[in-house]
Amino acid sequence: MTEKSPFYITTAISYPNGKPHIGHAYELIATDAMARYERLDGRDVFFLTGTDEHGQKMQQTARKEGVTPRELADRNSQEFKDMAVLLNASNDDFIRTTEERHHEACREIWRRMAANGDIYKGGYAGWYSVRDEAYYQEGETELRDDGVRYGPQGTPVEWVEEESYFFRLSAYQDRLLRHYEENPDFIGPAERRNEVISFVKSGLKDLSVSRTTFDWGIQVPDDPAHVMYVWVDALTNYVTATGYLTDPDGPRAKYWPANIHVIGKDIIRFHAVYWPAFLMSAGVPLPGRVFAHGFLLNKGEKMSKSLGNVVDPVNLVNHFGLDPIRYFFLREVSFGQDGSYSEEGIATRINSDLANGIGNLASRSLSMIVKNCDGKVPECGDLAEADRAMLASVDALHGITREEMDRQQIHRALSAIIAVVSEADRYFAGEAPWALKKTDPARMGTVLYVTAEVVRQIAILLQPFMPQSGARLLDLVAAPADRRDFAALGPAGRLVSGTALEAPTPVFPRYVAPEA
Ligand code: ME8
Repeated sequence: MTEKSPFYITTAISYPNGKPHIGHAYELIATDAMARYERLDGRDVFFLTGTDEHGQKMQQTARKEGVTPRELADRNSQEFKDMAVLLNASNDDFIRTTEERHHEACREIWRRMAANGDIYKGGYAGWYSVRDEAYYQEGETELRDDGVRYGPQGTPVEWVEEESYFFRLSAYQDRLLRHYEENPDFIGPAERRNEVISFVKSGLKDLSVSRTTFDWGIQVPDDPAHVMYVWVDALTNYVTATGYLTDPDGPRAKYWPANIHVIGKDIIRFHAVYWPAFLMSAGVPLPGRVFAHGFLLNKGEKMSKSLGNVVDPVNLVNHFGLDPIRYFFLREVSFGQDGSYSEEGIATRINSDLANGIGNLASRSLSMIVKNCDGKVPECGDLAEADRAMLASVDALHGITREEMDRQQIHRALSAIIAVVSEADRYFAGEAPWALKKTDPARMGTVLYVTAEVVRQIAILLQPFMPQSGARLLDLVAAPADRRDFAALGPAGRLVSGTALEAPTPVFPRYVAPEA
Protein backbone atom coordinates (compact mmCIF):
# COMPACT_ATOMS: atom_id res chain seq x y z
CA MET A 1 0.00 0.00 0.00
CA THR A 2 1.25 3.46 -0.79
CA GLU A 3 1.20 6.04 1.98
CA LYS A 4 -1.87 8.30 1.75
CA SER A 5 -0.86 11.80 0.73
CA PRO A 6 -1.92 14.57 3.13
CA PHE A 7 -4.54 17.06 2.09
CA TYR A 8 -5.23 20.13 4.23
CA ILE A 9 -8.30 22.24 3.57
CA THR A 10 -9.73 25.17 5.54
CA THR A 11 -12.73 27.47 5.66
CA ALA A 12 -12.38 31.08 6.70
CA ILE A 13 -12.81 31.45 10.44
CA SER A 14 -16.00 33.41 11.13
CA TYR A 15 -16.48 36.40 13.40
CA PRO A 16 -18.64 35.24 16.28
CA ASN A 17 -20.10 38.71 16.74
CA GLY A 18 -23.49 37.22 15.91
CA LYS A 19 -25.09 33.91 15.08
CA PRO A 20 -24.04 32.11 11.90
CA HIS A 21 -26.02 32.92 8.76
CA ILE A 22 -26.57 31.07 5.53
CA GLY A 23 -23.37 32.49 3.96
CA HIS A 24 -21.36 30.81 6.71
CA ALA A 25 -23.33 27.60 6.26
CA TYR A 26 -22.71 27.67 2.52
CA GLU A 27 -18.95 27.97 2.89
CA LEU A 28 -18.83 25.14 5.41
CA ILE A 29 -21.00 22.82 3.29
CA ALA A 30 -18.89 23.42 0.18
CA THR A 31 -15.61 22.93 2.01
CA ASP A 32 -16.97 19.82 3.68
CA ALA A 33 -17.91 18.37 0.30
CA MET A 34 -14.35 18.92 -0.92
CA ALA A 35 -12.85 17.42 2.24
CA ARG A 36 -15.10 14.38 2.01
CA TYR A 37 -14.36 13.93 -1.67
CA GLU A 38 -10.63 13.81 -0.97
CA ARG A 39 -11.05 11.40 1.95
CA LEU A 40 -13.12 9.04 -0.16
CA ASP A 41 -10.53 9.36 -2.89
CA GLY A 42 -7.88 8.05 -0.53
CA ARG A 43 -6.22 11.21 0.80
CA ASP A 44 -5.22 11.76 4.42
CA VAL A 45 -7.39 14.83 5.02
CA PHE A 46 -7.19 17.48 7.70
CA PHE A 47 -10.17 19.83 7.54
CA LEU A 48 -10.24 22.93 9.74
CA THR A 49 -12.88 25.51 10.57
CA GLY A 50 -13.33 27.84 13.53
CA THR A 51 -13.97 31.33 14.85
CA ASP A 52 -12.04 34.61 14.64
CA GLU A 53 -12.62 36.11 18.05
CA HIS A 54 -10.42 39.17 18.51
CA GLY A 55 -10.54 42.70 17.14
CA GLN A 56 -12.43 45.92 17.32
CA LYS A 57 -15.65 44.57 15.82
CA MET A 58 -15.93 41.95 18.57
CA GLN A 59 -15.08 44.49 21.24
CA GLN A 60 -17.67 46.99 19.93
CA THR A 61 -20.43 44.42 19.60
CA ALA A 62 -19.75 43.15 23.11
CA ARG A 63 -19.94 46.65 24.50
CA LYS A 64 -23.28 47.24 22.74
CA GLU A 65 -24.65 44.02 24.18
CA GLY A 66 -23.32 44.76 27.65
CA VAL A 67 -21.14 41.65 27.83
CA THR A 68 -17.39 41.09 27.72
CA PRO A 69 -15.80 40.18 24.37
CA ARG A 70 -14.94 36.83 25.89
CA GLU A 71 -18.57 36.17 26.80
CA LEU A 72 -19.72 37.20 23.33
CA ALA A 73 -17.11 34.94 21.74
CA ASP A 74 -17.97 31.99 23.97
CA ARG A 75 -21.67 32.28 23.26
CA ASN A 76 -21.48 32.64 19.51
CA SER A 77 -18.53 30.35 18.94
CA GLN A 78 -20.73 27.63 20.40
CA GLU A 79 -23.40 28.55 17.81
CA PHE A 80 -20.86 28.00 15.05
CA LYS A 81 -19.86 24.66 16.54
CA ASP A 82 -23.51 23.65 16.74
CA MET A 83 -23.99 24.68 13.12
CA ALA A 84 -21.10 22.44 12.07
CA VAL A 85 -22.83 19.50 13.76
CA LEU A 86 -26.20 20.42 12.24
CA LEU A 87 -24.66 20.54 8.76
CA ASN A 88 -22.84 17.22 9.29
CA ALA A 89 -19.50 18.91 8.65
CA SER A 90 -16.58 16.50 8.90
CA ASN A 91 -14.07 19.04 10.23
CA ASP A 92 -11.21 17.45 12.16
CA ASP A 93 -10.73 20.43 14.43
CA PHE A 94 -12.45 23.67 15.36
CA ILE A 95 -10.05 26.46 16.17
CA ARG A 96 -10.83 29.46 18.34
CA THR A 97 -8.34 32.29 18.11
CA THR A 98 -8.63 32.92 21.85
CA GLU A 99 -6.98 29.56 22.56
CA GLU A 100 -3.49 29.51 24.01
CA ARG A 101 -2.13 27.34 21.17
CA HIS A 102 -3.08 30.11 18.81
CA HIS A 103 -1.55 32.92 20.86
CA GLU A 104 1.67 30.95 20.92
CA ALA A 105 1.68 30.50 17.13
CA CYS A 106 0.94 34.20 16.57
CA ARG A 107 3.82 35.29 18.78
CA GLU A 108 6.07 32.92 16.88
CA ILE A 109 5.10 34.19 13.43
CA TRP A 110 5.47 37.77 14.65
CA ARG A 111 8.94 37.07 16.02
CA ARG A 112 9.99 35.51 12.74
CA MET A 113 8.71 38.44 10.68
CA ALA A 114 10.48 40.84 13.07
CA ALA A 115 13.69 38.79 12.93
CA ASN A 116 13.55 39.07 9.16
CA GLY A 117 13.56 42.86 9.49
CA ASP A 118 10.01 43.32 8.22
CA ILE A 119 8.45 44.94 11.28
CA TYR A 120 9.09 48.50 12.41
CA LYS A 121 7.36 50.98 14.70
CA GLY A 122 5.63 54.06 13.29
CA GLY A 123 2.36 55.94 13.40
CA TYR A 124 -0.76 55.09 11.41
CA ALA A 125 -3.11 57.78 10.20
CA GLY A 126 -5.80 56.65 7.79
CA TRP A 127 -9.16 55.06 7.18
CA TYR A 128 -10.32 51.91 8.89
CA SER A 129 -13.49 49.87 8.51
CA VAL A 130 -14.37 48.11 11.74
CA ARG A 131 -16.92 45.92 9.96
CA ASP A 132 -14.30 44.69 7.49
CA GLU A 133 -11.44 45.04 10.01
CA ALA A 134 -9.57 46.59 7.09
CA TYR A 135 -7.41 49.61 6.32
CA TYR A 136 -8.26 51.45 3.13
CA GLN A 137 -6.49 54.06 1.03
CA GLU A 138 -8.40 57.31 0.77
CA GLY A 139 -8.91 56.65 -2.95
CA GLU A 140 -10.75 53.41 -2.14
CA THR A 141 -13.27 55.26 0.00
CA GLU A 142 -16.17 57.48 -0.94
CA LEU A 143 -18.01 60.20 0.95
CA ARG A 144 -21.71 59.72 0.29
CA ASP A 145 -24.69 62.06 0.53
CA ASP A 146 -25.48 60.83 4.03
CA GLY A 147 -22.22 62.44 5.18
CA VAL A 148 -20.68 59.06 5.93
CA ARG A 149 -17.51 57.81 4.24
CA TYR A 150 -17.66 54.23 2.96
CA GLY A 151 -15.01 51.67 1.98
CA PRO A 152 -15.01 49.54 -1.18
CA GLN A 153 -17.23 46.86 0.44
CA GLY A 154 -19.88 49.43 1.32
CA THR A 155 -19.09 49.54 5.03
CA PRO A 156 -18.47 52.81 6.92
CA VAL A 157 -14.85 53.80 7.58
CA GLU A 158 -13.48 55.90 10.41
CA TRP A 159 -10.31 57.93 10.75
CA VAL A 160 -7.69 56.21 12.89
CA GLU A 161 -4.49 57.77 14.19
CA GLU A 162 -2.28 55.86 16.58
CA GLU A 163 1.11 54.43 17.25
CA SER A 164 1.46 51.21 15.36
CA TYR A 165 3.88 48.58 14.14
CA PHE A 166 4.15 48.23 10.39
CA PHE A 167 4.86 45.24 8.20
CA ARG A 168 7.05 45.96 5.16
CA LEU A 169 4.44 44.84 2.66
CA SER A 170 5.89 47.17 0.02
CA ALA A 171 9.01 45.01 -0.07
CA TYR A 172 6.94 42.01 -1.19
CA GLN A 173 5.27 43.49 -4.24
CA ASP A 174 7.63 41.92 -6.77
CA ARG A 175 7.90 38.62 -4.97
CA LEU A 176 4.12 38.34 -4.81
CA LEU A 177 3.72 39.11 -8.50
CA ARG A 178 6.38 36.55 -9.31
CA HIS A 179 4.57 33.99 -7.16
CA TYR A 180 1.26 34.59 -8.97
CA GLU A 181 3.08 34.31 -12.28
CA GLU A 182 4.92 31.10 -11.43
CA ASN A 183 1.91 29.53 -9.71
CA PRO A 184 -1.06 30.26 -11.92
CA ASP A 185 -3.30 28.13 -9.69
CA PHE A 186 -2.50 30.07 -6.53
CA ILE A 187 -5.68 32.16 -6.80
CA GLY A 188 -9.04 31.05 -8.13
CA PRO A 189 -11.35 31.73 -9.83
CA ALA A 190 -9.77 33.79 -12.64
CA GLU A 191 -11.73 36.97 -11.85
CA ARG A 192 -10.26 37.02 -8.35
CA ARG A 193 -6.78 36.31 -9.61
CA ASN A 194 -7.00 39.26 -12.00
CA GLU A 195 -8.38 41.48 -9.27
CA VAL A 196 -5.52 40.61 -6.92
CA ILE A 197 -2.84 41.04 -9.54
CA SER A 198 -4.07 44.49 -10.49
CA PHE A 199 -4.30 45.48 -6.82
CA VAL A 200 -0.70 44.43 -6.21
CA LYS A 201 0.51 46.04 -9.43
CA SER A 202 -1.10 49.31 -8.39
CA GLY A 203 1.48 49.45 -5.58
CA LEU A 204 1.62 48.07 -2.06
CA LYS A 205 2.07 50.27 0.99
CA ASP A 206 3.39 48.99 4.29
CA LEU A 207 0.64 47.57 6.45
CA SER A 208 -0.23 48.63 9.98
CA VAL A 209 -0.12 45.40 11.97
CA SER A 210 -0.83 46.49 15.52
CA ARG A 211 -3.37 48.58 17.40
CA THR A 212 -3.02 50.58 20.61
CA THR A 213 -6.49 52.11 21.07
CA PHE A 214 -8.12 48.90 22.35
CA ASP A 215 -6.84 45.72 23.94
CA TRP A 216 -8.99 42.79 22.73
CA GLY A 217 -6.31 40.94 20.87
CA ILE A 218 -3.02 39.13 21.10
CA GLN A 219 -0.23 41.19 22.66
CA VAL A 220 2.76 41.96 20.52
CA PRO A 221 5.84 40.16 21.93
CA ASP A 222 7.79 42.49 24.23
CA ASP A 223 5.37 45.40 23.76
CA PRO A 224 2.13 44.80 25.67
CA ALA A 225 0.71 48.24 24.79
CA HIS A 226 0.12 46.84 21.28
CA VAL A 227 -2.25 44.10 20.22
CA MET A 228 -1.74 42.47 16.83
CA TYR A 229 -3.92 43.64 13.96
CA VAL A 230 -6.73 41.09 13.94
CA TRP A 231 -5.95 39.85 10.43
CA VAL A 232 -2.35 38.91 11.40
CA ASP A 233 -3.88 36.91 14.20
CA ALA A 234 -6.77 35.50 12.12
CA LEU A 235 -4.74 34.29 9.14
CA THR A 236 -2.24 32.57 11.40
CA ASN A 237 -4.99 30.20 12.58
CA TYR A 238 -4.36 28.03 9.53
CA VAL A 239 -0.81 27.32 10.67
CA THR A 240 -1.64 27.16 14.37
CA ALA A 241 -3.86 24.13 13.98
CA THR A 242 -1.10 22.11 12.32
CA GLY A 243 1.49 22.88 15.00
CA TYR A 244 3.92 23.59 12.18
CA LEU A 245 5.34 26.61 14.04
CA THR A 246 5.00 25.46 17.62
CA ASP A 247 5.20 21.67 17.43
CA PRO A 248 7.12 20.90 14.24
CA ASP A 249 7.60 17.25 15.20
CA GLY A 250 3.93 16.84 16.11
CA PRO A 251 1.46 14.65 14.22
CA ARG A 252 -0.14 17.47 12.27
CA ALA A 253 2.89 19.39 11.09
CA LYS A 254 2.85 17.30 7.91
CA TYR A 255 -0.36 19.04 6.81
CA TRP A 256 1.31 22.41 6.33
CA PRO A 257 1.30 24.00 3.78
CA ALA A 258 -2.45 23.85 3.27
CA ASN A 259 -3.58 22.59 -0.12
CA ILE A 260 -6.43 25.07 -0.26
CA HIS A 261 -8.01 27.89 1.71
CA VAL A 262 -11.71 28.24 0.85
CA ILE A 263 -13.01 31.76 1.52
CA GLY A 264 -15.56 34.28 0.31
CA LYS A 265 -14.68 36.81 -2.36
CA ASP A 266 -14.78 39.74 0.10
CA ILE A 267 -11.63 38.57 1.88
CA ILE A 268 -9.44 37.64 -1.08
CA ARG A 269 -6.99 40.51 -0.50
CA PHE A 270 -6.13 39.28 2.99
CA HIS A 271 -5.58 35.72 1.81
CA ALA A 272 -3.86 36.30 -1.50
CA VAL A 273 -1.74 39.36 -0.66
CA TYR A 274 -1.14 39.81 3.07
CA TRP A 275 -1.02 36.13 4.00
CA PRO A 276 1.58 34.98 1.46
CA ALA A 277 3.69 38.06 2.28
CA PHE A 278 3.60 37.25 6.01
CA LEU A 279 4.55 33.66 5.28
CA MET A 280 7.40 34.62 2.94
CA SER A 281 8.69 36.93 5.63
CA ALA A 282 8.46 34.26 8.31
CA GLY A 283 10.10 31.67 6.07
CA VAL A 284 7.04 29.44 6.04
CA PRO A 285 5.89 27.64 2.86
CA LEU A 286 2.83 29.10 1.12
CA PRO A 287 -0.52 27.39 0.71
CA GLY A 288 -1.19 25.82 -2.68
CA ARG A 289 -4.37 27.65 -3.53
CA VAL A 290 -6.79 30.27 -2.31
CA PHE A 291 -10.24 29.82 -3.79
CA ALA A 292 -12.91 32.46 -3.32
CA HIS A 293 -16.56 31.50 -3.61
CA GLY A 294 -19.26 34.03 -4.37
CA PHE A 295 -21.94 35.54 -2.21
CA LEU A 296 -25.35 34.11 -1.57
CA LEU A 297 -28.22 36.39 -2.38
CA ASN A 298 -31.78 35.98 -1.18
CA LYS A 299 -33.99 36.09 -4.29
CA GLY A 300 -31.27 38.16 -5.92
CA GLU A 301 -30.97 40.63 -3.04
CA LYS A 302 -28.10 41.03 -0.63
CA MET A 303 -28.95 39.64 2.79
CA SER A 304 -29.06 42.27 5.46
CA LYS A 305 -30.59 42.72 8.86
CA SER A 306 -32.33 45.91 7.71
CA LEU A 307 -34.01 44.12 4.77
CA GLY A 308 -35.12 41.42 7.19
CA ASN A 309 -34.14 38.66 4.74
CA VAL A 310 -31.34 37.02 6.72
CA VAL A 311 -32.04 33.30 6.65
CA ASP A 312 -31.16 31.16 9.64
CA PRO A 313 -29.57 27.94 8.38
CA VAL A 314 -31.28 26.04 11.20
CA ASN A 315 -34.73 26.96 9.85
CA LEU A 316 -33.77 26.05 6.32
CA VAL A 317 -32.44 22.65 7.35
CA ASN A 318 -35.45 21.93 9.54
CA HIS A 319 -37.77 22.84 6.71
CA PHE A 320 -36.18 21.03 3.76
CA GLY A 321 -33.89 18.48 5.41
CA LEU A 322 -30.11 18.61 5.56
CA ASP A 323 -29.03 16.69 2.48
CA PRO A 324 -31.53 18.40 0.14
CA ILE A 325 -30.20 21.76 1.36
CA ARG A 326 -26.59 20.68 0.91
CA TYR A 327 -27.44 19.42 -2.56
CA PHE A 328 -29.31 22.55 -3.51
CA PHE A 329 -26.50 24.98 -2.66
CA LEU A 330 -23.79 22.82 -4.18
CA ARG A 331 -25.66 22.11 -7.41
CA GLU A 332 -27.51 25.40 -7.91
CA VAL A 333 -24.68 27.86 -7.32
CA SER A 334 -21.73 27.85 -9.72
CA PHE A 335 -18.93 27.60 -7.20
CA GLY A 336 -16.91 30.80 -7.41
CA GLN A 337 -19.88 32.90 -8.59
CA ASP A 338 -22.64 34.60 -6.64
CA GLY A 339 -25.79 32.58 -6.27
CA SER A 340 -29.39 33.24 -5.52
CA TYR A 341 -31.79 31.07 -3.60
CA SER A 342 -35.49 31.00 -2.91
CA GLU A 343 -37.90 28.47 -1.44
CA GLU A 344 -39.34 27.76 -4.89
CA GLY A 345 -35.87 27.21 -6.34
CA ILE A 346 -34.98 24.78 -3.57
CA ALA A 347 -38.27 22.87 -3.96
CA THR A 348 -37.83 22.56 -7.74
CA ARG A 349 -34.29 21.21 -7.46
CA ILE A 350 -35.17 18.74 -4.75
CA ASN A 351 -38.08 17.34 -6.71
CA SER A 352 -36.50 17.20 -10.13
CA ASP A 353 -33.00 15.94 -9.31
CA LEU A 354 -33.52 14.03 -6.09
CA ALA A 355 -37.10 12.76 -5.75
CA ASN A 356 -37.85 12.24 -9.47
CA GLY A 357 -34.20 11.61 -10.33
CA ILE A 358 -31.95 9.39 -8.28
CA GLY A 359 -34.63 8.56 -5.69
CA ASN A 360 -37.05 7.30 -8.28
CA LEU A 361 -34.41 5.36 -10.21
CA ALA A 362 -33.27 3.58 -7.05
CA SER A 363 -36.71 2.70 -5.82
CA ARG A 364 -38.06 1.49 -9.17
CA SER A 365 -35.09 -0.70 -10.00
CA LEU A 366 -34.44 -2.07 -6.52
CA SER A 367 -38.06 -2.84 -5.75
CA MET A 368 -38.28 -4.79 -9.02
CA ILE A 369 -35.27 -6.82 -7.89
CA VAL A 370 -36.82 -7.51 -4.52
CA LYS A 371 -40.12 -8.56 -6.10
CA ASN A 372 -38.90 -10.47 -9.13
CA CYS A 373 -35.45 -11.80 -8.34
CA ASP A 374 -35.99 -13.48 -4.97
CA GLY A 375 -34.75 -10.39 -3.20
CA LYS A 376 -31.22 -10.98 -4.53
CA VAL A 377 -28.98 -9.08 -6.92
CA PRO A 378 -29.65 -10.93 -10.22
CA GLU A 379 -27.07 -12.56 -12.45
CA CYS A 380 -25.49 -10.28 -15.01
CA GLY A 381 -25.83 -12.12 -18.32
CA ASP A 382 -24.16 -11.23 -21.63
CA LEU A 383 -23.98 -7.49 -22.01
CA ALA A 384 -25.78 -5.85 -24.90
CA GLU A 385 -24.51 -2.63 -26.46
CA ALA A 386 -26.91 -0.51 -24.35
CA ASP A 387 -25.70 -2.16 -21.13
CA ARG A 388 -22.09 -1.58 -22.03
CA ALA A 389 -22.72 2.06 -22.84
CA MET A 390 -24.58 2.53 -19.55
CA LEU A 391 -21.81 0.97 -17.49
CA ALA A 392 -19.17 2.94 -19.37
CA SER A 393 -20.94 6.18 -18.50
CA VAL A 394 -21.10 5.43 -14.81
CA ASP A 395 -17.55 4.06 -14.74
CA ALA A 396 -16.31 7.33 -16.25
CA LEU A 397 -17.81 9.44 -13.46
CA HIS A 398 -14.92 9.08 -11.05
CA GLY A 399 -12.51 10.62 -13.55
CA ILE A 400 -14.93 13.35 -14.58
CA THR A 401 -15.80 14.41 -11.04
CA ARG A 402 -12.13 14.19 -10.03
CA GLU A 403 -11.24 16.72 -12.69
CA GLU A 404 -14.06 19.06 -11.73
CA MET A 405 -13.24 18.85 -8.02
CA ASP A 406 -9.58 19.61 -8.75
CA ARG A 407 -10.82 22.99 -10.02
CA GLN A 408 -13.44 23.36 -7.24
CA GLN A 409 -16.20 23.08 -9.84
CA ILE A 410 -18.49 21.36 -7.38
CA HIS A 411 -21.66 22.20 -9.30
CA ARG A 412 -20.22 20.65 -12.45
CA ALA A 413 -19.23 17.46 -10.63
CA LEU A 414 -22.82 17.17 -9.43
CA SER A 415 -24.31 17.93 -12.78
CA ALA A 416 -22.16 15.18 -14.35
CA ILE A 417 -23.51 12.73 -11.77
CA ILE A 418 -27.10 13.78 -12.36
CA ALA A 419 -26.62 13.49 -16.12
CA VAL A 420 -25.79 9.82 -15.64
CA VAL A 421 -28.92 9.42 -13.50
CA SER A 422 -30.95 10.80 -16.41
CA GLU A 423 -29.18 8.50 -18.81
CA ALA A 424 -30.00 5.56 -16.53
CA ASP A 425 -33.65 6.63 -16.50
CA ARG A 426 -33.69 6.51 -20.28
CA TYR A 427 -31.88 3.17 -20.29
CA PHE A 428 -34.35 1.71 -17.82
CA ALA A 429 -37.37 3.02 -19.72
CA GLY A 430 -35.90 1.86 -23.04
CA GLU A 431 -35.05 -1.66 -21.86
CA ALA A 432 -38.43 -1.95 -20.07
CA PRO A 433 -37.44 -4.78 -17.70
CA TRP A 434 -41.08 -5.18 -16.56
CA ALA A 435 -41.97 -6.27 -20.08
CA LEU A 436 -39.09 -8.78 -20.11
CA LYS A 437 -40.35 -10.50 -17.01
CA LYS A 438 -42.43 -13.01 -18.97
CA THR A 439 -40.55 -13.03 -22.28
CA ASP A 440 -36.92 -13.10 -21.17
CA PRO A 441 -36.36 -13.17 -17.40
CA ALA A 442 -32.59 -13.59 -17.79
CA ARG A 443 -32.43 -10.42 -19.85
CA MET A 444 -34.61 -8.68 -17.25
CA GLY A 445 -32.06 -9.72 -14.63
CA THR A 446 -29.23 -8.24 -16.63
CA VAL A 447 -31.02 -4.90 -17.07
CA LEU A 448 -31.81 -4.77 -13.36
CA TYR A 449 -28.24 -5.70 -12.52
CA VAL A 450 -26.86 -2.89 -14.66
CA THR A 451 -29.32 -0.37 -13.20
CA ALA A 452 -28.53 -1.38 -9.63
CA GLU A 453 -24.82 -1.10 -10.39
CA VAL A 454 -25.42 2.44 -11.63
CA VAL A 455 -27.25 3.21 -8.37
CA ARG A 456 -24.34 1.79 -6.39
CA GLN A 457 -21.74 3.97 -8.04
CA ILE A 458 -23.92 7.08 -7.99
CA ALA A 459 -24.45 6.48 -4.26
CA ILE A 460 -20.72 6.26 -3.61
CA LEU A 461 -20.13 9.45 -5.55
CA LEU A 462 -22.95 11.36 -3.85
CA GLN A 463 -21.51 10.78 -0.37
CA PRO A 464 -19.29 13.90 -0.28
CA PHE A 465 -22.29 16.08 -1.10
CA MET A 466 -25.06 14.23 0.72
CA PRO A 467 -23.32 11.97 3.23
CA GLN A 468 -26.41 10.50 4.89
CA SER A 469 -28.38 9.95 1.70
CA GLY A 470 -25.39 8.45 -0.08
CA ALA A 471 -24.99 6.02 2.82
CA ARG A 472 -28.69 5.13 2.77
CA LEU A 473 -28.57 4.41 -0.95
CA LEU A 474 -25.55 2.21 -0.32
CA ASP A 475 -27.52 0.37 2.36
CA LEU A 476 -30.21 -0.28 -0.25
CA VAL A 477 -27.71 -2.02 -2.52
CA ALA A 478 -26.15 -3.77 0.50
CA ALA A 479 -22.71 -2.27 -0.16
CA PRO A 480 -20.29 -3.57 2.49
CA ALA A 481 -18.90 -0.93 4.86
CA ASP A 482 -15.39 -1.34 3.47
CA ARG A 483 -16.49 -0.98 -0.17
CA ARG A 484 -17.92 2.50 -0.01
CA ASP A 485 -14.96 4.66 -0.93
CA PHE A 486 -13.80 5.56 -4.42
CA ALA A 487 -11.58 2.50 -4.62
CA ALA A 488 -14.86 0.59 -4.99
CA LEU A 489 -15.89 2.61 -8.05
CA GLY A 490 -15.69 1.20 -11.55
CA PRO A 491 -15.46 -2.46 -12.62
CA ALA A 492 -13.34 -3.38 -9.59
CA GLY A 493 -16.28 -2.95 -7.22
CA ARG A 494 -19.21 -4.38 -9.22
CA LEU A 495 -22.29 -5.58 -7.36
CA VAL A 496 -22.10 -9.22 -6.42
CA SER A 497 -24.92 -11.33 -7.85
CA GLY A 498 -26.82 -13.19 -5.16
CA THR A 499 -26.42 -10.46 -2.52
CA ALA A 500 -29.68 -10.15 -0.59
CA LEU A 501 -31.44 -6.77 -0.78
CA GLU A 502 -34.15 -5.37 1.45
CA ALA A 503 -37.25 -3.71 0.01
CA PRO A 504 -36.19 -0.10 -0.67
CA THR A 505 -37.53 2.75 1.45
CA PRO A 506 -37.64 6.23 -0.11
CA VAL A 507 -34.38 8.16 0.35
CA PHE A 508 -35.56 11.40 -1.26
CA PRO A 509 -39.23 12.16 -0.58
CA ARG A 510 -40.94 14.71 -2.80
CA TYR A 511 -41.06 18.17 -1.27
CA VAL A 512 -44.60 19.42 -0.89
CA ALA A 513 -44.95 23.03 0.27
CA PRO A 514 -46.96 23.29 3.48
CA GLU A 515 -50.40 24.90 2.94
CA ALA A 516 -50.25 28.63 3.42
O1 ME8 B 1 -14.50 37.52 7.11
N1 ME8 B 1 -22.49 34.47 1.11
O2 ME8 B 1 -15.49 36.47 8.92
P1 ME8 B 1 -17.03 36.55 8.50
C1 ME8 B 1 -21.42 33.68 1.06
N2 ME8 B 1 -13.27 36.53 10.26
N3 ME8 B 1 -20.38 33.76 1.93
C2 ME8 B 1 -20.44 34.68 2.89
C3 ME8 B 1 -21.54 35.56 3.01
C4 ME8 B 1 -22.61 35.42 2.06
N4 ME8 B 1 -23.71 36.18 2.08
N5 ME8 B 1 -21.29 36.38 4.06
C5 ME8 B 1 -20.07 36.00 4.57
C6 ME8 B 1 -14.45 37.01 8.22
N6 ME8 B 1 -19.56 34.99 3.87
C7 ME8 B 1 -13.10 36.82 8.89
C8 ME8 B 1 -12.35 35.73 8.18
S1 ME8 B 1 -10.23 34.13 7.86
C9 ME8 B 1 -8.65 34.06 8.43
C10 ME8 B 1 -10.99 35.44 8.73
C11 ME8 B 1 -18.26 34.33 4.08
O3 ME8 B 1 -17.75 35.92 9.63
C12 ME8 B 1 -17.10 35.29 4.04
O4 ME8 B 1 -16.76 35.58 2.72
O5 ME8 B 1 -17.39 37.92 8.09
C13 ME8 B 1 -16.03 34.52 4.78
O6 ME8 B 1 -15.34 33.65 3.91
C14 ME8 B 1 -16.83 33.72 5.81
O7 ME8 B 1 -18.21 33.77 5.38
C15 ME8 B 1 -16.71 34.29 7.21
O8 ME8 B 1 -17.13 35.64 7.19
